[in-house]
Amino acid sequence: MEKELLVYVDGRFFEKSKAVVSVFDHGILYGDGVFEGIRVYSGSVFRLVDHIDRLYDSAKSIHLKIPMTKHEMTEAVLETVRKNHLRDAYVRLVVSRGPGDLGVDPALCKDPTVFIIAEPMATVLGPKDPKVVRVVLASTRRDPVDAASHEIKSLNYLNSILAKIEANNAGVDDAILLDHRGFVSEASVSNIFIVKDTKVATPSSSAGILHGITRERIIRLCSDLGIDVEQRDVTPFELVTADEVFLVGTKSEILSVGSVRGTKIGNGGVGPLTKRLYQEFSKIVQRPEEGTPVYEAESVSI
Ligand code: PXG
Repeated sequence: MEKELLVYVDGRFFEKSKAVVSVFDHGILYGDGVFEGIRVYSGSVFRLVDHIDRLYDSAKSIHLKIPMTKHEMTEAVLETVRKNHLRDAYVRLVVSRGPGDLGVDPALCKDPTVFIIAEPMATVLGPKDPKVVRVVLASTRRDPVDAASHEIKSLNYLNSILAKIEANNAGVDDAILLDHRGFVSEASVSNIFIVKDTKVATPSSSAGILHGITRERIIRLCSDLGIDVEQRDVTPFELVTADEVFLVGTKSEILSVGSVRGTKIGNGGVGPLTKRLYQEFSKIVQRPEEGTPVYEAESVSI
């Protein structure tokens, strides 16, 4: 029989089928908690420091005190990957408010729950072209920054899920959410970039986006290539008339957008800049200095 994955729950490892949390946990009752989705490439956890920092910022913003230091959390992530002998993987790190009573009051939840799942995930990034996806503009608007802002990577993803349902119903891959003003915000679980006349732009914080770690790295990559990325308001008009549009995120990596609500972007394939960034990013994720090594340096036999 295949060995089950081992899941970290509050400091102990359980087989997947036995890894459970309480039905009184406010993570499940109210979506009260925070999380991270992280990739492991060739035995190195990509930008782990950034993910841990963002987790603690998300927790701080909802007054959730994580019962571990950042160092302990980092070790727990590495140990979870190690225990499962993974080299290319997806890690889901979750801290929920913990068990309480049936009321909404988080003050009654004394022990946050921490769990970490690591499962195998092959790398798609490589010499081939990125995948081309079709998207619609969701009628569901992104939660504004003065509401349950997506700057908080919280367990409440209904806003994205409603948009994804619209995409499913339209028979396309994903949906782009606009902010409450009507400017482009982001896709359900990825950030968005547009290219027009070789100029690159991406929506800024005011559009209620998650501050994506991939987004950040792509902006830096562009800068290293001498390409300036404008972080500003982007209109739906600019989106549909762009030469290239692409989505970026930990799980999606880089996806080329071929059409927006049926309107072809460029020639409907992969544009030259998207292709170039994809190829460069494929190399970046494999660089040891971009991540935290999971295993001790492997001995080399001479
Ligand atoms: N925006 C949102 C709303 C996200 O949830 C990103 C952007 C990209 O951020 P990173 O830091 O990953 O570059 C995310 C990513 C999935 C999945 O299945 C992804 C996310 C959350 C839940 C599921 O791909 N977060």
